[in-house]
Amino acid sequence: MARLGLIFGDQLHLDHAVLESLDPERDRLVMAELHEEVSYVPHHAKKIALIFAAMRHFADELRAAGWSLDYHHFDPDSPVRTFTELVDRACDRARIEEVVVSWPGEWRVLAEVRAWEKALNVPVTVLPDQRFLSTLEEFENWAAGRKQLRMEFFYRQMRRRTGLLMEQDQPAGGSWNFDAANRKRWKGEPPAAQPMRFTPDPITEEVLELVDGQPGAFGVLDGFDFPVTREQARRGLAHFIRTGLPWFGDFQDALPDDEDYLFHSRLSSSLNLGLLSPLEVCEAAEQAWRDGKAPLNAVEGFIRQIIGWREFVRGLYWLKMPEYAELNELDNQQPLPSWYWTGKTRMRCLAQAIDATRRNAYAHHIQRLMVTGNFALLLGVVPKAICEWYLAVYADAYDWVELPNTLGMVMHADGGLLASKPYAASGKYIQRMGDHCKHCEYKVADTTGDSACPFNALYWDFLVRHRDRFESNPRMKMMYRNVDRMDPDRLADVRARADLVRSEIERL
Ligand code: FAD
Ligand code: DLZ
Repeated sequence: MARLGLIFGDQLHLDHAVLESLDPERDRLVMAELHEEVSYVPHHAKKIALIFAAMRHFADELRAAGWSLDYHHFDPDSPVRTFTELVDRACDRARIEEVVVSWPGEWRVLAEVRAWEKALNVPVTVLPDQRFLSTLEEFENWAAGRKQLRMEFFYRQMRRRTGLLMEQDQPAGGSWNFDAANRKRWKGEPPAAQPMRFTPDPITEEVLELVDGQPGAFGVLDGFDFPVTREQARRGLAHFIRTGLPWFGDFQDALPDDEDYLFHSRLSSSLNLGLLSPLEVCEAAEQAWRDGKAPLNAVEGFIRQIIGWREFVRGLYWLKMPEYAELNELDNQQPLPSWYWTGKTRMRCLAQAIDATRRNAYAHHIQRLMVTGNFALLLGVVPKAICEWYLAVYADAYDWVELPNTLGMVMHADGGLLASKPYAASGKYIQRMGDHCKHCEYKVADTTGDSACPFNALYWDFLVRHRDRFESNPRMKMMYRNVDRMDPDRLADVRARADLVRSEIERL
């Protein structure tokens, strides 16, 4: 009897726990492009193409390494539409003594896996997911007994554990965090770095043709250039270390009107597919600093995103699911404006961020946090609606990373578990960090009147609506002092403008 290993489409690496535990001579593998996975949200066409192309290339690597692999190509009419149907059929066809998977990236999929023993009458083993540096048990132990879970403290533990940017037991440069040096506005110099682009090979071309014919996907498929193999992803990493990393820190919060990537790495899709390991990415960045090729503020900031934020949100997700997905602590009731799916709004910053998203299945962190995210927070969008949007539209989006970032960091719907205060900001922030406002029909200096920047009235209204919750937060005291300085009649006008913005939201 053989064992069956199922390789999920976002776990494409040869040091996979399933491969380490099975015997290529005796056991079998299965991978599948599945209707259910393609359609549980209206994924961006480039995201589907990326996952299928990377899966197909990885399948070839597995076969070359001697594995017996059953690979299902996407067929909209196939009777096998889910992981459960796939495993059921594989167990029917061959005598399978055990099914082995690695911990999936979504609670939804784990719940499906957990049901197999009973439903399919086969033993199931779930092995750890080796795409992360910390285990779920380590995170649970770190979180146990803490009143607040703060990334910064988890990050310090990860620095000590990995030895990254450490001099003996002290942080390199004498500080754990150099963000104070990292909030510069970008004025065109040095020129923006571009991520490395990869021309589709025949395998990817075939996938592009397939995805092009499928109805319902979001976004533009033309110009697909993501890395789809480990070898390409490693070249993309080396390119970023050389061209983007030196300025990553200085300009990581910048919001230029006409640059899609600036000095961001575009490595998230490769990391989240397992094409790159977090450790190799961080070691490459640290080496650049040790070789004098990138400054410490850039390298520390970059490494913090990966061993800090990336590991932290994943730990939090598994610690708090499934209840986490249901939270709506600010009691938001607004639907998501339909123009999030089209980009057709006169607010320039939103139009540009959504347009980049439609073209590239990518927007950089500040666009996600302070433009599309901030607006949804201020407007009071229902968390489930905005979470579905983020899960669908980005090539790097899986529930374990999208949900804490959207529901927690952006929407504060977890009541502050992930972030000590909401990232609420008026149009002034967007003006300070870039040049969208210069090209906008709305006036960022105005708060009331038909041409006033809608972020402004919504911002004040947000503070007033949630006063009870936030006014005693030490990090928001200054904001409430500013509310209190406002003349009551003026505040009433501002709130009336916020009401109007909400009622005319589809026409903005
Ligand atoms: P860089 O700016 O070059 O950063 C380097 C790496 O750090 C990224 O590749 C990523 O692996 C990691 N990283 C940075 N910030 C975070 C973070 N907050 N959480 C986790 N990892 C981080 N990231 C995803 O990978 N998938 C998502 O679905 C996702 N959804 C998000 C939704 C919202 C509302 C917000 C505010 C952020 C989200 N992020 C998500 C985090 C972050 O925006 C992206 O990782 C980043 O923009 C990817 O681009 P990059 O590779 O150029 O990143
Ligand atoms: C996101 C996604 C998509 C679009 N398609 C597939 C697929 O066809 N086959 C597959 O195995 N995985 C896919 N995924 C990723 C899954 O939705 C899910 O997030 C992971 O498999 C869980 O680890």
